[in-house]
Amino acid sequence: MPEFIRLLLLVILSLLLKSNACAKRARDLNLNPKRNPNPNRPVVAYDARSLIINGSRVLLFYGSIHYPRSTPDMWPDLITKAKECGLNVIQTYVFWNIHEPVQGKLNFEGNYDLLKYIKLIGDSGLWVTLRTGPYIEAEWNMGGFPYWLKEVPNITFRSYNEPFMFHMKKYAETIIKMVKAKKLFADQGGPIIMAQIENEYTNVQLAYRDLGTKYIKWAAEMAVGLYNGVPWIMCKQKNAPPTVISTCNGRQCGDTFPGPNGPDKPSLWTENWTAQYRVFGDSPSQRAAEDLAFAIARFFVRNGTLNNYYMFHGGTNFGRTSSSFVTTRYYDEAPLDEFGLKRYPKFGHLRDLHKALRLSKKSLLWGVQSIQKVSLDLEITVYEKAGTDICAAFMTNNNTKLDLSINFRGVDYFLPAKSISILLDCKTVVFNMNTVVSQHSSRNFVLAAESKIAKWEMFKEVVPTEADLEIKSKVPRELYHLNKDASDYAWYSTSINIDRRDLPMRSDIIPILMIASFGHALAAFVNGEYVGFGHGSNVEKSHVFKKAVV
Ligand SMILES: *[C@@H]1O[C@H](CO)[C@@H](O)[C@H](O)[C@H]1NC(C)=O
Ligand SMILES: *[C@@H]1O[C@H](CO)[C@@H](O)[C@H](O)[C@H]1NC(C)=O
Ligand SMILES: *[C@@H]1O[C@H](CO)[C@@H](O)[C@H](O)[C@H]1NC(C)=O
Ligand SMILES: *[C@@H]1O[C@H](CO)[C@@H](O)[C@H](O)[C@H]1NC(C)=O
Ligand SMILES: CC(=O)N[C@H]1CO[C@H](CO)[C@@H](O)[C@@H]1O
Repeated sequence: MPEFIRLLLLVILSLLLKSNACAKRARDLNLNPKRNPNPNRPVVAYDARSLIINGSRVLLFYGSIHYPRSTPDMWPDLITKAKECGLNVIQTYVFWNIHEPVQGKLNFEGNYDLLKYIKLIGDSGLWVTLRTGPYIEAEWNMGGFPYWLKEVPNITFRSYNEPFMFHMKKYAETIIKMVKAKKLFADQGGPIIMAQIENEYTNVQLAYRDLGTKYIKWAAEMAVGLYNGVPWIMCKQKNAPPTVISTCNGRQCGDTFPGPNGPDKPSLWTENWTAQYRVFGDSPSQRAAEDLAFAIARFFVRNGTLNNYYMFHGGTNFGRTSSSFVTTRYYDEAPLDEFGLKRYPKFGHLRDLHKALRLSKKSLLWGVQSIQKVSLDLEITVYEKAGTDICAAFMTNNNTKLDLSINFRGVDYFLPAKSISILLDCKTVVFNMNTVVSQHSSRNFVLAAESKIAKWEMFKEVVPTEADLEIKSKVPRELYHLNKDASDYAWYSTSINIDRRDLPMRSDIIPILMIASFGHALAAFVNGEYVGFGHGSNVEKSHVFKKAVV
């Protein structure tokens, strides 16, 4: 394509995006007072095409931001930036173990102020999806289960098990009641449009056999029984009960999602990883803005109407809240980095994508889909409403290497490799996934000359000797029970007495201390003197320590 046409397209794109953005956003957020809800109509409903809020179909752009991974001071800024990127919903888990660290003692203060967080989001004109868990995974300590739950007699987590179901229900009830009392559900006038029970249960369901099937059915019924004013979803849940909507989690839901659990339910993508969380020792994980944009557009091309960025802002795993080996910096590569700074071009490119999709909203939500496979790599999907000028086309070039051109309704269009172009009115290209118009940014760290706020404390851990240890046991003890989740560490200590006669007789051969350890780390001493340290990794915990003893 000649350069000037390319430039022209970019100019048109920017103009279209700018002029329409504000009006469209107000409409998308459904702030139009003329559409007063009919008292007999549910505020949040859905059909096979999309969610329907206050009687209007909606395209939903979600971002996950977890309140305990930032501070209340940061929340307003994070929410404002999410809105600026064109999101209309914030999704968060509810973290049981921070709210009830000790059975019956609830904590909703500071970073844990769930209700304040939901209210702030609502006040900014955004909606909320509440993922109640109680098991949340989320690279969070014990997936959100508090330690005391483990001590409940005869409990089996996430199964059709009376003690577990009793506590799960009690907790879910507590959360739902609190939220309800503050009128935060959409049908009460609040911002919560959807709730989730359980989390990616399909991953483990087989292991529970029949009890798993019974449990998931019970969980759905229990949730809907607690509150039925908004829809409940289950993510990554094959055979989800009909009372809830099953949704997709993954990277390529446009191609991997087999569809929701019923013809009356919309296609929703509740986790689309913006990068990957990291564990200590991992190399940086990146996901290009172009690739992310491609996958999202692909989902909308294939009937999707809701996408969630997991994470939009990852934030920080404070204290001991992260699961084992996960770094304190969580999804730093997300559109907002750990500190809440915009990460360009990801932030800008996705903002442009959301605008382009919004411009095609009428076609996407009211048009009829037709797919034309042009060649192995080229595909055109049109959403059109007969008898009107409502029309949007999505042209896909699935070839990762070749730029191709495509003829659509008599006009030739240039399609860069692995990209989707969005044609507004089926004529004007308003967006191409591979053409990043947004600015770029880079982040530098500069050592502060002097910090006024940082008060560092240093600890030197004393490695106890066997004699100091209170608990004696011939076999290693299970750590979680032993520490009651108050620490991640325990020292196991053992000693071996070696007689001089057990050592090599020749003075030119140095004895070697060799320890095959199943544990994560070890410190070795000879005659009371420290000789060395060895450790495994998150993947392979066992390791062999070898050291010549001189
Ligand atoms: C736990 O299970 C055992 C064996 O089924 C039973 O004897 C015991 O009463 C149960 N304990 C509680 C507290 O339910
Ligand atoms: C539905 O419309 C009413 C009246 O305009 C509004 O107060 C309410 O916030 C809307 N609900 C949602 C979930 O947007
Ligand atoms: C999209 O939905 C329509 C109407 O239900 C259906 O005919 C079509 O097969 C769906 N397309 C895809 C790609 O799933
Ligand atoms: C695009 O290619 C990938 C793998 O190369 C394949 O999995 C996917 O189904 C293709 N999509 C289309 C729309 O052809
Ligand atoms: C469901 C799905 O697409 N899962 C993928 C998520 O991303 C990881 C890491 O890239 C893949 O290994 C999974 O297959």
